[in-house]
Amino acid sequence: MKNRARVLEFNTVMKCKNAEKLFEFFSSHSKFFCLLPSEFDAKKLQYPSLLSVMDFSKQNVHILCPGAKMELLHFLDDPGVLLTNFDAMLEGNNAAFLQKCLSGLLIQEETLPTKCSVLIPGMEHIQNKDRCEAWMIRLCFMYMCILELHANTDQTAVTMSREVMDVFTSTLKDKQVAHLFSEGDLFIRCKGHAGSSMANNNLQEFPVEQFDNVYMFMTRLDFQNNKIKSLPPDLFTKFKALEYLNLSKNNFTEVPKGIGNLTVLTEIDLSSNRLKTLPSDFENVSHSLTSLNISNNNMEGLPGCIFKLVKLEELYAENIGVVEGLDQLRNLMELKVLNLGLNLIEKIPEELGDLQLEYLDLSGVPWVPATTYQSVIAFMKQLQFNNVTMNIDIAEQAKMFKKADVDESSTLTPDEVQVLTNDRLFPMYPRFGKGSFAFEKSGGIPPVLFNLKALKKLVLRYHGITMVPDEIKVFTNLNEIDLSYNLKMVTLSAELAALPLKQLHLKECTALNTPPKEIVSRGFLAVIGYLKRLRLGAVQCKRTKLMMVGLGGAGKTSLVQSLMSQRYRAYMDHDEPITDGIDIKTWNIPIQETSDQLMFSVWDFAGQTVYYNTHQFFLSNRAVYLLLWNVRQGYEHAGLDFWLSSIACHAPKAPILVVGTHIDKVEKFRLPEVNLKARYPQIVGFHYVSSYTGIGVDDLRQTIISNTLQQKYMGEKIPEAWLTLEKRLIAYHEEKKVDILPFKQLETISATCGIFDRGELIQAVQFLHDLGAVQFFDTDFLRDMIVIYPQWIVDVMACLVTVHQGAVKDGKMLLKDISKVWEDYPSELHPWLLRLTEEFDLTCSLPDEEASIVPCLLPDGEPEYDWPHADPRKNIRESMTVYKFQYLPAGLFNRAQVRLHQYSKGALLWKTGSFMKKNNHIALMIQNDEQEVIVRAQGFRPENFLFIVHEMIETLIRESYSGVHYDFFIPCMDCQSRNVKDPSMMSYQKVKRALELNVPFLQCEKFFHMLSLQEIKDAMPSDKMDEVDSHLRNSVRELIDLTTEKTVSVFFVYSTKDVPDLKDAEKCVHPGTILADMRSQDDLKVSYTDQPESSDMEALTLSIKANDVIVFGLSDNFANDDVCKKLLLYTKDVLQRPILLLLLGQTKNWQKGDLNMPLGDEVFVDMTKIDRYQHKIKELFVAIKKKDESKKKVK
Ligand SMILES: Nc1nc2c(ncn2[C@@H]2O[C@H](COP(=O)(O)OP(=O)(O)OP(=O)(O)O)[C@@H](O)[C@H]2O)c(=O)[nH]1
Ligand SMILES: [Mg+2]
Repeated sequence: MKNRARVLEFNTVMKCKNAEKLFEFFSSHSKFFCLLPSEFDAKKLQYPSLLSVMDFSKQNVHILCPGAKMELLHFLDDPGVLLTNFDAMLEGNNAAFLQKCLSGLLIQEETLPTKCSVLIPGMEHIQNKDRCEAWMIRLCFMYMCILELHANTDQTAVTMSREVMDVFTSTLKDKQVAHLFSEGDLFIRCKGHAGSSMANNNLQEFPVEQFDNVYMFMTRLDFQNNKIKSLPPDLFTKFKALEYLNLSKNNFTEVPKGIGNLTVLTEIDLSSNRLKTLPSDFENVSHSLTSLNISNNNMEGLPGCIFKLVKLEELYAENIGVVEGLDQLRNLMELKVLNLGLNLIEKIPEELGDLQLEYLDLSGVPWVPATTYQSVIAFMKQLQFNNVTMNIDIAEQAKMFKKADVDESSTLTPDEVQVLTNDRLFPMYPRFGKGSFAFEKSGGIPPVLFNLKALKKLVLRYHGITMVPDEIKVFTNLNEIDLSYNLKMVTLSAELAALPLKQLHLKECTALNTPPKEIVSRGFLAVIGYLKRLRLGAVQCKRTKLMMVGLGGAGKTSLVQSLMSQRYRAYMDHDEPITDGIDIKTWNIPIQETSDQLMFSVWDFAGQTVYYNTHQFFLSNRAVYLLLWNVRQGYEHAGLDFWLSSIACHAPKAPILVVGTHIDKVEKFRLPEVNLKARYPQIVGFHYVSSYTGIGVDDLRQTIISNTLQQKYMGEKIPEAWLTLEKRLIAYHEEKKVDILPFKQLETISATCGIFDRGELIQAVQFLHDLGAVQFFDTDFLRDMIVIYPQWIVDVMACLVTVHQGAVKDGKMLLKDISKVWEDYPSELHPWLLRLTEEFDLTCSLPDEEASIVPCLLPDGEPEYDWPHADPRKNIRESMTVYKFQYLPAGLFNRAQVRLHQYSKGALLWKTGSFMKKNNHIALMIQNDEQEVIVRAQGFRPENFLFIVHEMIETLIRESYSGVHYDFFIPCMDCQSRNVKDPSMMSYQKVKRALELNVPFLQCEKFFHMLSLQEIKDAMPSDKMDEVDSHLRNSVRELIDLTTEKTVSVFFVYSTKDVPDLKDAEKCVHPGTILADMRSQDDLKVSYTDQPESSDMEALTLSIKANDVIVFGLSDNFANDDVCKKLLLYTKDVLQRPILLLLLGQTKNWQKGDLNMPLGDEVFVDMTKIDRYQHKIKELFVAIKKKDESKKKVK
């Protein structure tokens, strides 16, 4: 290696002060060259003379590969090109070119590949690479001399060459300059370097051959995400210069020995392969390796050699299986990053706390995501994603699936998966928070972790951590903490807010109550804001709403009195007055053995059905429900289903107690408890009481208390300031007798409680709203006011929908009567009140009248209206959709009526139906006694109407009736096209399932028509589908039906812009009339589009191609639209389809434009004069026939 010293002498170029200028020159060349004699025997090379390199005809220019690092500049595997071939260049600037050629030799330590003979013939026998290098250096001297000789011809080159020589002889030190060279692009690379990064390439084998002569120059290899099955055995003995090696996401099972040869290897990624272990000599790389990734390999534990890699800074060993012996990690004192997530770890040793970790992932064994699994295979696939769960044998996995599949549908629903998680996968493995990891004081987090004070990121997913303790504050550098999938986690310490956190992950921490889930759902900033507020003072909040519901006279008011009175017995000396609206009381109960109090807001709802619409708005999850029924009257008449389904819709997570009353009056009564409980799983108990004698009341009271205390939100920590605000508002109400406040005033009051931030104030009032303490609606108009006495809003509603005769007649309220409705309220509030009722869909203002509709007060009887027979010949079709509900929640239908009102002028409304008109269409929406809503539409395009209704219903359900179960049905398309009177109806749920299972066809149930799934899908309303496109597809389908007949198929393209306004109806021909008349012809089959501007071009082209004649409705509107114009010319010139032009509208200005010329030879039928219509339409029919025939002739 002595010769290396000489090489280094060359390298002084890189180390000198003047080097900058020199490199400036060099780096302007993105390619590096080198000269070598073209023919040379070993002897001449050994003692090169000046003469031997003088002759340019015998010099080869070689290109050099800069490699990944400039220090390893090396020859390509190529004999080079004779210098004389560069004549032109030589003539111009010999010296500069030579300099360029020398650059290669000047800036590297090693240049020669193993087989020098490739470069210089005659060197075959020279095996000793070191000697070759020595010769190269001598050669270089010679070339330098030549350079000096040639320098005279060029001034720049002279100075440069002088400098080069200066540099050459100086001995200044400065490394780190090679990077200057790496900036130029267009490097020419050797085969090895060109292929050193082959990620995602489907490689089956490690491509050894491409590194044949250059492996000693390779510093980085990236072969991640290929399919390499095995690694070459000499991998580590050859690539000695490797610093970075990425072999992740391949399929190999073994790593070869010899890694100790890689003296500069710092980073190796072996993740996602099939390794069971690492070779025994892997520890030999301990002098250099700083980063190791063996994640996602099913290992037989953590390989022992890892604990010897003392330089290791990053160790990724996620999802490798069972992990033991972690105490040995203490050897790795440099370790900063440690990922042992998703493994089965039984013990976290104390030694872990000695490390200086900045990143730690100790996530537990994951469970499968709670989604639908269509088959046991899909389920197993998911299970095998993790190496630990993979070790459950197949039979056991299948058993697991079967057991979880309670309804034996061979499909696991998300709910079933959830149960499986809780019952099997959670308990099966060790997790923080249970068993030997109980650590109750720290909520399950192993206390040793709190020694890791340098942590910046901590990941603890999939555990049973119950809380984040205050100790978390030791992590003063923590930027990110991931606690997702800790199903049992109830509270987060407010101390989290004091950390420099940037991210806090709480996915699926369903038990969390501090912060409340409403806050969590608003995201990181809301959570931190909340915790910050808690740090300033927090109170445990044990409050909820107790909702008393049931028919009028069921005994709600009496039971409230009974529950609240110490004797558990209502005063029965006088009859209870009928409750009007909702009565709200506060009920405080001391909790036994603690100093705490349980606080209920008791909401006593009026039982009269007229209120049912209003009651819906007040049902929420943060409540306990008592559903009362009078046992004397029997459960059948108690409206239990009504209330149960309402609660299931609006508050699907709240507990319900079903309470029979009046048991002092009868001895025998009956209730199908099992059946009810099965249908409404949220029922937590059945009770029987008498408010008169007090029997059963005590028992009920205890059940209410114990059930309430079990609610997740019980005991959550609430910022003290929020409750202070509540108290101030109550005091304000009592003092000033004010029920409703402008938001501005609220801000003033909240400031006195220390809440200054508007965002936090909104959070606070939303929380108080959930508690039932205030009513706040965060919508544009309504958020200006806040109701601080909830009773008030109930009264407002009650005024409108009161049992007593009011100002609303037949469901209609005139605007001038609004002051009658709310006579007790200040008139300036009236608009706000009206808006409030609109927000709840309780009213709807009429567009053309100074009045509003109150649907729940609409007349019961059906008015008269005209519903003609559909006549497809006159282009009047009928279609329908049927919605079947398991239980149709009260108010949904009426709210739908209100929302649809805007689509209809002069609609007829009654309690169970609406008759609507729009754009020459009529529609009917009816609610029947079988929990169904039937929508029929008739006209030109009835589907459009149906889609509008559908979207509205879906939106309404999504917004306000999320717990409702329903399906909808559309008629079989074949039944419809055959005009079957009572068509077979197709269920959406069925279609959805067919889609999931990739079934190509479905059969209609009545006539067994075969329908392709695609066409059914097209006919089904769906928010994702472009309405227009689906219609086009329908048109195409219609056409395909027709191809067998000998009729002429016509595609009519016109723009809806040419549909005349009402005022012009007498002056202009309606394209719809033309369409209808064409369709009335037996020998024409007409499909159409009226929105060519916005249709999908592909579908349009399809239709145009599929038809015999294309009729364009040409008008000024049409010609002014670029898309339409292009479509017309495209049809004529490119598709070369027979076209006919129908002139629409009243003017023909387009003839002055650029369309007139290209259309000069086409047939026009002028429809611009309405009085000539009868004549012209016949002309059109003849023209179509002619066109069709001439087309056939051409064929
Ligand atoms: N004997 C007997 N009478 C009862 C019982 N509970 C209620 N009552 C009587 O039944 C009548 C109706 O009771 P309320 O408590 O007013 O019924 P409600 O459910 O509040 O009725 P609305 O407010 O109209 O919805 C009253 O006359 C009560 O005194 C009971 O358990 N036993
Ligand atoms: Mg009452």
